Amino acid sequence: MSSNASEDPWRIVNLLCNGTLYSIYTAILSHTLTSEAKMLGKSEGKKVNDLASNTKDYHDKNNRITTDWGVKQSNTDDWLKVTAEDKQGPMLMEDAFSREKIHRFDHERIPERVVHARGSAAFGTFRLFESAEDVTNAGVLTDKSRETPVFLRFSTVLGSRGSADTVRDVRGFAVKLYTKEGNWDIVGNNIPVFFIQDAVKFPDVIHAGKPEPQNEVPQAQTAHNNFWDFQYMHPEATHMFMWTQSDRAIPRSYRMMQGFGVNTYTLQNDKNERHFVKFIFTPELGVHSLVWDEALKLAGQDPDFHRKDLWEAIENGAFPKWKFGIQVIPESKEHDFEFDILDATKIWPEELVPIRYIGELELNRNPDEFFPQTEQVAFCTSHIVPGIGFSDDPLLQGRNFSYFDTQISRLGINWEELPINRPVCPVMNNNRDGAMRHTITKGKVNYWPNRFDAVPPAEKEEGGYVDYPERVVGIKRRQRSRKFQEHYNQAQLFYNSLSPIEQQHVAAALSFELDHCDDPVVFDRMAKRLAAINFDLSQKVAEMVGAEAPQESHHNHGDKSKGISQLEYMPANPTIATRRVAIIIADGYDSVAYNAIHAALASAMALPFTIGTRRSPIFAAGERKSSAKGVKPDHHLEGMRSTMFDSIFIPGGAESIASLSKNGRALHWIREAFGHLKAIGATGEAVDLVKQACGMDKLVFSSGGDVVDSYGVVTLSNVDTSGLGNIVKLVKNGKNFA
Ligand code: HDD
Repeated sequence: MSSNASEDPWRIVNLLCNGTLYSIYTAILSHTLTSEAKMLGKSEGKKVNDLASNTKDYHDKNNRITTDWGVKQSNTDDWLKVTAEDKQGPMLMEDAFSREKIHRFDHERIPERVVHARGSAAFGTFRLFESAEDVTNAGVLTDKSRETPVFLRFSTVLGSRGSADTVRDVRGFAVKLYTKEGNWDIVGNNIPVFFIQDAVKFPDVIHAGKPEPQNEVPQAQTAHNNFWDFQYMHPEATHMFMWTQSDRAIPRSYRMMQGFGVNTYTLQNDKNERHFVKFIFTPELGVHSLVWDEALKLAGQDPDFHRKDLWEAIENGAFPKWKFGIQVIPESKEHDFEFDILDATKIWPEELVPIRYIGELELNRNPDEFFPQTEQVAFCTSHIVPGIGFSDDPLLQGRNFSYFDTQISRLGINWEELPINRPVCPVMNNNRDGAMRHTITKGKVNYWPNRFDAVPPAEKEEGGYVDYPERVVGIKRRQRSRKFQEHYNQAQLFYNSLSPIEQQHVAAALSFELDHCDDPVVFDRMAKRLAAINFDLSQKVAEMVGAEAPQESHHNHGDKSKGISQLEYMPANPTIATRRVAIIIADGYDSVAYNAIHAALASAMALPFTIGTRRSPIFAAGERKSSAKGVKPDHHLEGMRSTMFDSIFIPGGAESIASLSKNGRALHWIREAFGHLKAIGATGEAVDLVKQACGMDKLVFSSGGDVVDSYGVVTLSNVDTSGLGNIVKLVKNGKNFA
């Protein structure tokens, strides 16, 4: 955040507590935010300029409605028909205008993606702060002066296009980098491993996870017999399902997830040396999750929660950023590990292969229209640029076939000509024709070589892609190599590395999922599988879901690795920016406390929302309805729920608290936020309201009445800056797992 105000919010709050400068300050702040967003968010990148030739402004005053063939229309509301004074006659098929409108509507839908159907995306920029020229000659990974435009699409995997954002699922993290040498697509996830080792198993794992074939139930859930049947039948999935049962699968925000390329790629340098590589994006905001009850409720209360969150942050100028890292293994060391480095069900533990952070990705511009951009964007793992290559990872090899293929059925063979997909560098070749061809190529030949010597392939020096001359020897057969047979070591490593709270969440998630399986074969077997990871975990889950308790304890190596627990990603300087805080008021509220917290939050670029007992003006203590304007809340208590906010604050005020204490919904807000481990702040009379809502036995109050961080609740009998500071600190920390 570049606002000076955010550097020292407390100095400003001191000034503002008396309320006089408050309105001037918020006006300045909102102006700063808007102009910053305009400057950075609407920056003219190469891809943005490229898209301009296909972009029309619907709101241009000179526009008139026309047919698709350009004829202006005088009436688009009545089908041409034969009528008499008092009689409605038949409609005429001759009305090509109306027919066109209906034809276009009838064909608006295209097939949704077979997986990752629900998603949202944004434009941004990729920059390098350290050259990786020792391992690659890719311009995008060596030229520090470049700003490479990107389009990043986040998604869930299993749900259909209209499903909810907050379901328990893997999240897609697909980045298209429009480099000077062509498009480079990193089609990754927020989890570093995958369910299967060989691409030919993909239809099986997806069929098993998607709704069951007989009744198309359940939507966007893995909590059903077929998913867990598959998991048991495929021991290779064990490591991945442990990640999906952890908090990683219910992120707080797309902005607060890591992104992993998952597969093993290769890098090639000027000396023609080859290295194996994995790509990693780590968010500046840290890795944060919802709690499961919150995720479940949000799926109904606000199915667009993540979509709106991303949009809101970018519109407010709080651009999400990720550090970009590589893990690199020289070709000569390929076989030095006890796992196969080409096996996508394994991580490369950071102790063995450190992450080298060399760049940064920022999202700074929302799309202009969902369909032509977010829906029509199409990624291919096979899209790489010189300096980057594939490995023999059998999952990657199959993906390289599948993505191009699926785009043909979704978008047609000329999908790479669509504005969002076309590269920013020249494209010229003899691929021609096909449905919906846009490009008109002038010239007398469309083959190579030809008598004009037209359009020769590029030499290496001209930037031509040269394949690495890899020596390949072997027996042709359907088999995986030896190290691909071991499946439990890293599942144990994952579980061992979690904090106790994260481990509890895994046990709870498995208990939820298997409770939804009604076939004892499925849950009995799964309890047995858990014993291969952790015996205590298997006992806990078996008891909860009524499965046979496993008898056999497996050896646990006890190893841990860093970078697995998401609690490790708390940034050194956590920020409150973009955190949504609800300030609850009723008539008679304490305006000093309200103004102070509102200003404190806004100055640190959090998003304060005033929630009233109604959306028409609410009047502070001492204000007279006849003369004062009051505060117009953003929402009323029944229109929103606590789940949609990171934290809540309740200013005191005798009259206001008397009315809120009789309001069941207000008590529910506070109680629910407390249960979801959110920071709660209260001043003056509101302290008693929090006690009433949360239960005295849980909260510990000091004799003076002020409490600092008891289960994430801060209460203040008087408004002071250090007290407010404690509230803001708690909001910054995210969930209060105490
Ligand atoms: Fe995939 C989409 C990520 C394995 C076949 N995949 C898709 C998307 C992401 C991933 C993020 C959405 C892209 C977008 O936003 O448009 N997929 C992964 C990861 C995998 C993986 C990280 C494991 C390393 N996928 C995988 C395999 C296959 C596919 C093994 C097939 C053999 N994936 C597809 C697909 C999709 C797709 C069917 C559907 C829509 C699309 O490609 O464009 O081709």
